[in-house]
Amino acid sequence: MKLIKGGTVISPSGASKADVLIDGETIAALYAPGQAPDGPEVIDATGKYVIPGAIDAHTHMQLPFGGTAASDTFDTGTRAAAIGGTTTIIDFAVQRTGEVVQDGLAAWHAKAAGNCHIDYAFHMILGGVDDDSLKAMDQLVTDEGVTSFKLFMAYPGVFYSDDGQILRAMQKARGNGAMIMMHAENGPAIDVLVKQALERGETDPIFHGLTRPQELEAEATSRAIWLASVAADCPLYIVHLSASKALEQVAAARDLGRNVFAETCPQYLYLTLEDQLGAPGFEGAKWVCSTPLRSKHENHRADLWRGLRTNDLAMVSTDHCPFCMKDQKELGVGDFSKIPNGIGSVEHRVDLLYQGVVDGKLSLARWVETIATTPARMFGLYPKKGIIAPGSDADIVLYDPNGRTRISVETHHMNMDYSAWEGWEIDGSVDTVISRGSVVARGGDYTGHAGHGRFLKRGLSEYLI
Ligand code: DUC
Ligand code: ZN
Ligand code: ZN
Repeated sequence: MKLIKGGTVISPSGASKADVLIDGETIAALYAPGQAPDGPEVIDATGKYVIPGAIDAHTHMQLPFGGTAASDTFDTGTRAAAIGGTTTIIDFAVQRTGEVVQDGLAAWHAKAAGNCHIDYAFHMILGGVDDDSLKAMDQLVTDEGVTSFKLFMAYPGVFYSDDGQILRAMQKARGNGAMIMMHAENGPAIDVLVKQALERGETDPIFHGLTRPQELEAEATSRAIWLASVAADCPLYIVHLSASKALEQVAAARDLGRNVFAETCPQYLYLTLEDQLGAPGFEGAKWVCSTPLRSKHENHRADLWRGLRTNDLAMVSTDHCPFCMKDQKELGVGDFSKIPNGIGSVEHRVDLLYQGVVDGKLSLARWVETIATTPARMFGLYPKKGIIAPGSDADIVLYDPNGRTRISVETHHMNMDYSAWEGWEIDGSVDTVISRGSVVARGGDYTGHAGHGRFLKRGLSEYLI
């Protein structure tokens, strides 16, 4: 038994002083200060926030992409996540075009099994929607605990699904209760703009952003929402929403009471087309991701923070998809379209969003909700995960509001040779991380181990009607 004593427990309904008793891998009870029985090992939380272990619902460990593969393995990536206060990830298994869905899922299990430091679950990317993969959706929901499927309106020739395929997958999801997750960018139109830019000799990283204008994110978002409407209001979740005009589409659908949800990512809340993607020379490649960073001369970042407060944006994930500059991002020297798309942030999301609390952009309760509780409820992990309550897994983070975090490639634990957040300072720090009752990180020291993390079969989203 362990007792987390003297801290302030934060939940989506607010903050309260309470002591948390852990029995083995689960939370046994919460006590008013001073009411807990004597005896258990005490973890002193005086002056700390006690929050549910965070859940990153969008990661890509070891994803083969852009002629290379994401540089974090399940081992390195989940270790970094744990150190940063994330105790569950939901990664994307991949069905490549022509592949049997269950084979793609088995390949992901093989990569992850025995290698994860924290618990993990999978979504499934469908690279080819046909009769067989539609049938497989039912089997994954019923038997495999995989209850969400990502489709791409971008990347023709790679992951792209056309509108007919999307509609069929949505109809299937409406029937079996699964969530359709959408990469909402108009890929064929982007490909035209990319070709035209390259023909003009516009090859620098910033043209990655300039050839993916927000209109093509908004149009795809709107189209996905209408297609979901045709599929009898199939549950739809827009991933990595980056732009004001796309947010307007989601907000309008939500105002109508539709089953439409969206996430954003830390990079869209803080970083910009001009300051990062437009960095001199090839530097901007560090921030090539899709959807792209948006212009600081427009209102995107303020709109996204507002969307988080109003729940038009339900939560924050990282879209962790790291590539090193050497040998990976460098594939696109002289041609931005060959830069592998992705940013790595799995270690930093808890801190980066806490800075939003310090800056007065989010309440403490909403911080916890957007990084832990809503991801659990959205993707069928609640109340096992995402809340500090009796019976829930003892995934708990002690967060020090008086600490300070400086982000750097010199100190991070992700397998990347640069940091997208180099030099960023956060007014707070992760103090102690507990995963299913085991202390895995404390005061900067890592004490966990690969193989501790277990696969989680998920239920259906709690937000559906
Ligand atoms: N976007 C990225 O930036 N990387 C991986 C896939 C994606 O959609
Ligand atoms: Zn995507
Ligand atoms: Zn992604």
